[in-house]
Amino acid sequence: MIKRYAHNPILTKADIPYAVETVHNAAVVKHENEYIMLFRSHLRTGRSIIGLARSGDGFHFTADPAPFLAPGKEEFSVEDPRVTRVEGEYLITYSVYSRNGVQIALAKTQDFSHVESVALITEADYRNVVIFPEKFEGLYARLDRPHSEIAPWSIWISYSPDLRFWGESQLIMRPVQYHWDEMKIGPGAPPIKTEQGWLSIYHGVFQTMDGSVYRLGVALHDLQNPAKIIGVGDSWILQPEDPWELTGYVHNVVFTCGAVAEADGTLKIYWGGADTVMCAGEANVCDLVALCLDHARPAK
Ligand code: BMA
Repeated sequence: MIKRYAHNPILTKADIPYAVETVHNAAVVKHENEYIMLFRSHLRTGRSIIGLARSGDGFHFTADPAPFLAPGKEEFSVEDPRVTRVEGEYLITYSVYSRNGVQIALAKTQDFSHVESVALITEADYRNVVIFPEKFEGLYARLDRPHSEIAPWSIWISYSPDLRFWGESQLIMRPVQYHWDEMKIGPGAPPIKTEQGWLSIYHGVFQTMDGSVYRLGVALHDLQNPAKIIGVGDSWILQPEDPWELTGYVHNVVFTCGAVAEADGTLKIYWGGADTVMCAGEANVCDLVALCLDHARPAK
């Protein structure tokens, strides 16, 4: 389903002008004819910062001289950014680790140079918040992945009038037993609008005797009511296969935080390989939608 770019990995620690050990799990958006990538990097303290890189073609990226976001006072780490453009501004969500656990922070920017911090928008034990590019009946909508013993690692939806206060939360998709995503699922790239519905690329985790394997799959949400899932593709669309996906900081991982839909119907998909490097590939949006419609597994 996904054709890997011939010259992967597209960004590694050797390309970053400050000391980092990894470059992975990046959001990518197109802003004024430039592809902007916000990537996660481990420092040698073991904690993460978020860096920024720019590209004219979506494959060759050059990193800015300094990190884009670093942990605040009392925070340990900032991780796994996602970016969505809604009504002319870019909304950035990212995980913040502190002594209280992992929460999601939201920041806004219009130009990727001035950033306004909005709020922490979850309590502890949440990850993977992606915001829809459009509002629904005047409300922002997001997918996220809280964790509880009762509903382990499932995808939820919530709504907000102002980006600070979120509610009407409901579970909409669960891992499926004895399936490639049976242990955990979580939203990946912010949803992409298609004629048939909102296409969401998510990650699924399978536990093996050799640890967890992270793969990517797709789900299609109703255009008017994103809480309604029309179909979830039964098979994965990407699994670790290249050497830099099979081994690295964490082995057997492909993990996405972003994809860019192009005018010709192709989708550029970006993923971290083994929590170490950034990779890219292309898919046909129609093929991914067809997988959700024609070869579906139950959503819950
Ligand atoms: C998840 C997150 C991701 C990471 C993945 C694989 O729980 O920590 O940032 O890519 O594990 O290690």
